[in-house]
Amino acid sequence: MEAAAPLASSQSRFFSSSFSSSSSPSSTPFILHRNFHRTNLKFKSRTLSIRCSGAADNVVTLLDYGAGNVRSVRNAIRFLGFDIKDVQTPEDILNANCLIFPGVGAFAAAMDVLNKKGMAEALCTYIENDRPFLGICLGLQLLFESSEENGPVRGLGLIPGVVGRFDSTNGFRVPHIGWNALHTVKDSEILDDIGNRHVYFVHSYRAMPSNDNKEWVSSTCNYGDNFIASVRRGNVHAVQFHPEKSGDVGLSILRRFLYPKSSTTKKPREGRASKLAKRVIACLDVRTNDKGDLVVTKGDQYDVRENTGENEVRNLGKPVELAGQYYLDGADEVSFLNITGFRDFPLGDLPMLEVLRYTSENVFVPLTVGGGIRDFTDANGRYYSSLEVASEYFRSGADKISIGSDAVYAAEEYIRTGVKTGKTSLEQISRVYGNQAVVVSIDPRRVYINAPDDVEFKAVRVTNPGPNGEEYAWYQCTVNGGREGRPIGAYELAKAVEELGAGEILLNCIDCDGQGKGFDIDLIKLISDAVSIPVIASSGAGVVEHFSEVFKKTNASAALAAGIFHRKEVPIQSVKEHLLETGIEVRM
Ligand code: 1PR
Repeated sequence: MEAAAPLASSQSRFFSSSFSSSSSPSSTPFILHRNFHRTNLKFKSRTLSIRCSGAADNVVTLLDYGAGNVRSVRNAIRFLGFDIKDVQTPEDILNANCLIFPGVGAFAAAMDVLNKKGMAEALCTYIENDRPFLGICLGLQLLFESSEENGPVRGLGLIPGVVGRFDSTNGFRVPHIGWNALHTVKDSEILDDIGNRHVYFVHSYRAMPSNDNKEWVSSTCNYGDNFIASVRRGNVHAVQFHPEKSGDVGLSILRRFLYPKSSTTKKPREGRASKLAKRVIACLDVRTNDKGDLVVTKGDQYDVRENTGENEVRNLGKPVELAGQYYLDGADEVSFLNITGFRDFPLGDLPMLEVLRYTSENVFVPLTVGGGIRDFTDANGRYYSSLEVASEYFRSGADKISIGSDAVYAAEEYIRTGVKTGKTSLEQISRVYGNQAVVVSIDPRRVYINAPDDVEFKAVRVTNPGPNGEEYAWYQCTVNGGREGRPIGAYELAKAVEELGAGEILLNCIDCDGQGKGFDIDLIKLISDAVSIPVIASSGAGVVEHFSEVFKKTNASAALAAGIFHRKEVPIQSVKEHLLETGIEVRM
């Protein structure tokens, strides 16, 4: 864990963040490519009255327009010793000493808010004046002229170029989710510490380097093509990846931005990042035990009760502590599954929201939460939409939400009618938060058959024949924690939810869960070949070789395990070292 830099050093930034831009080698005057309508000019006069409040100020101004999880950015800023002032008005932008803009959600919606609130103009003024700025993800994209996302939609027009969608036809999965390598093309100072290590990306759109914007580009990343990973000009920085989710590497980037004078020497760390890494994910199945405590539990084929007389819920630890430990151990992501969410109302389950809040204070890798995301009417007749439930999870610190049962019903209906209603939880949440924020968790059970035509669902020839010598199987989807089988196969479900807006699939297998005998390679190959979104292989990991097997034999983007990590049988670092030894790139 990184320690916070001394506060004293932060003060120097504010002494030095004067109006002048001459101190920086790359602070030549901005060439403006702004092309949106300047309908709101009332802030122009303020250009000359920008204030530097000086040394007393260890405050970061945060531009959060309320469209997603900005809690992680807040937590990272606080972790590094700064307080946060939220932008309420355009004047707050103009008066900022140090502005962070963690853009979330869709491009058009963000521009709409910025234009309506007069903040687009203020942002341009602030940036033109070379004030300390860090844009993150959409906060980078909005600086460009326009985006193709639901568009074309005009951006702030400060950097030449159009933001376009990744091309998934060349075999690269979209969204681009995970830890990838940077190629630094010019000194950006804030990237000086990261050396050859991975940073975390999650996006479907990207800006491309060109002759017109080369003065801005400080690093690129390769994912099918070379796209812009970061820009820098004078005191203005923006990154496509998420430093607040990039572990200690990401914190060092934020620290360099917040404390520029305190880190004058380059200290690149060792690393061998060259491409998108395979992810290793720790999963915590969480539920309330019979005493009413929220515990991490783990089932055998989804049965989480001990085989003792008491038959109590297996208790493997405390969720916040375990998640924090897995972060320190090198987990690339942490997932919480509220496994009784299907029957309890998750917003009534305040401890789960608390778990997320506390975890996100110290865990700077992506957090996913699932369980109970659906429309709900409480005992008082108050209706909550699944979007409200998801929003509460995002506000509490989740980066992605995972939908199980409700996605099965949505897919069944979609396959039956062929109509996308736009009203399912999956469609609504992905429309508002982007499909990269929506995971569908599939809980299939293997059903052996003699011939592929025996069922209407996609079947595969299995590696190990069934108990009666059956050579084929289909994978029946279940709901309510595996309790109810549904008339839909995992293959059909995966294809349907991809069309409905899922950004990723968490692929469990009830037969393999907790068995430690390896992942169901037949199933994972079937699904990861069928969709073009990332697939997380889950259920059955017992030894490190199971991880290399799943990555070598299937197109899974990530592998998730629970029991072996909870029981401390296999450390996360051992998994990663083994993967590296077998030639599979991982984040170290
Ligand atoms: O249906 O939207 O409420 O979501 C419920 C969520 O809870 C789903 O994601 C579902 O997978 C999960 N869930 C429900 N019941 C259980 C259970 O175990 N009784 N857990 C459950 C699913 C499977 C994995 C597990 C891997 C790896 N657990 O999460 O972590 O199988 O385990 P292993 O490495 O020990 O083999 P909704």
